[in-house]
Amino acid sequence: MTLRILIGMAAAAILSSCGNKQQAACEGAAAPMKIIFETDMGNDVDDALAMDMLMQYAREGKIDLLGISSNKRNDGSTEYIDLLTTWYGMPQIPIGKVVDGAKCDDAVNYALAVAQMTDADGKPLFARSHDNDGFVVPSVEMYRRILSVQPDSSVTVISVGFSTNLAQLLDSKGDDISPLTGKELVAKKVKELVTMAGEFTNNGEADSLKRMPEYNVVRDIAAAKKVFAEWPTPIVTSPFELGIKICFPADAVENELTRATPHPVSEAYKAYLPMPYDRPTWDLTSVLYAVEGSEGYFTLSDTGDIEVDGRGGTRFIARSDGTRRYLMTDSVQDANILRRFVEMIPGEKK
Ligand SMILES: [Ca+2]
Repeated sequence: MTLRILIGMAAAAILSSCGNKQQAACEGAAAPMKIIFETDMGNDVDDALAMDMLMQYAREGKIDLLGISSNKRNDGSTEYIDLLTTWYGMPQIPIGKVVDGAKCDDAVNYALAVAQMTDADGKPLFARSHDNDGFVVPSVEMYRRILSVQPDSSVTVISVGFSTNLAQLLDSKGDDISPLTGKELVAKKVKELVTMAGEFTNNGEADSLKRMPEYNVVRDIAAAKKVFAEWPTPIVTSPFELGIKICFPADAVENELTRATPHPVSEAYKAYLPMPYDRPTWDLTSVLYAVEGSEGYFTLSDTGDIEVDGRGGTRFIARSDGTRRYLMTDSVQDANILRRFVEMIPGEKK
């Protein structure tokens, strides 16, 4: 193979890896996107799969993962985040944890199960970098410290759990970290919020009982209501009806790689439900859109407002100068998305 062909292949690979959001970066200085990940790690296993994608984007230099925040107060959540960042060699990423978070009744807590796994000698199966339960700071403090030092309009927040921390951030007052209120900090530093939240299948129905409350909204309705009403940047959400159409296949986590060496994402998947099972890809779709953009994967709704009612139902109201949108897909896009997920997950440790 000639050098010219090799160079051509490399250039093609770089171009093909650029979604529309990444195009400008690829053509210019290729600056990585700045991301903060907000997760209820430990509830559904899609959070672990979504974080696995972020670890790989970070390793490839596509993103700068500024921090990871857990809005699940139960044990195991920040421990699992700690062991996964450690597994991928990125223990320096700050980890925040919710204060006064919503209660979750765990039937299964895969995060805690994986954090407590041991090897044949009784030692922890997966190394960790932090003592105690793995977190460094309360989430609101983590957000304020990160945002206060970032360039204006530079940070994308991906939120795939409850809105508790984001609502608390909006309510935070100026302090010794920054004189700005939380809402002012977000308005100045955040470019976009991408969430997995809401359900719009029966959006046209006036009766709110026909709009199914989605889990991330219903666990902290007041917080979701505040964020969709008051968050001062554009929001794009991947709704319930999208991720449930695209199911991650069980056999993707039980491959030659994971059989040879325990992988924390595969172990989480196997601990969550009896194998084999396929699982909807709710949180993964938010990560994919946030980092790679919509081209080939998603169709965006019109702009508008998103209202949250008293029981957690969500409704989209189109408005030409609105700043909220939601994602939709057709069957071709669904196939493209699934192909990308299976290609990426679980990531190989290097
Ligand atoms: Ca989640």
